[in-house]
Amino acid sequence: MYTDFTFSIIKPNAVRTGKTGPILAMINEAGFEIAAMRMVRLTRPQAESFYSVHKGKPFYEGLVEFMTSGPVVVMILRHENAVEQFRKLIGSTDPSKAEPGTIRKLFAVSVQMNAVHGSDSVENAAIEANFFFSKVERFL
Ligand code: IDP
Ligand code: MG
Repeated sequence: MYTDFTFSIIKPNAVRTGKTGPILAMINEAGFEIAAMRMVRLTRPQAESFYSVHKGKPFYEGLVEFMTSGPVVVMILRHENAVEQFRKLIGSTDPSKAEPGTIRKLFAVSVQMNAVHGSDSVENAAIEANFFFSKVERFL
């Protein structure tokens, strides 16, 4: 059993276009265990809070608009070295720079609509997982 975990979101563009299944398949095939998962439509305050580190950046408003535009799938994923391994699996923020075979290379349609979120540090993975899931919702 893995003790390391990361937090991920399948973003609205990917859910809307039926990519939830293919993305989950890639996540499973890469060896991640799904420890918690839920579909949710973010409110504006929730999206603003989740992305508050980007407040003031030119893409912030558009990002909040986008992330509230439809349902997303939020999940906690377990793997050895989960944060780093998952960032490798999803690829660069900008899909034109993402490595072949990564989730973003395959499913992103722009820098903003880049299909998936993955935590950028162990500390943020814990903060983000706690933002969406209570203890009893996690199969750890
Ligand atoms: P990350 O998701 O790869 O960690 P961050 O820099 O944390 O990238 O940005 C958060 C999210 O904001 C990105 O995944 C993307 O959806 C959006 N974003 C980042 N930079 C831009 C940009 O230059 N234009 C439009 N959207 C952006
Ligand atoms: Mg980030």
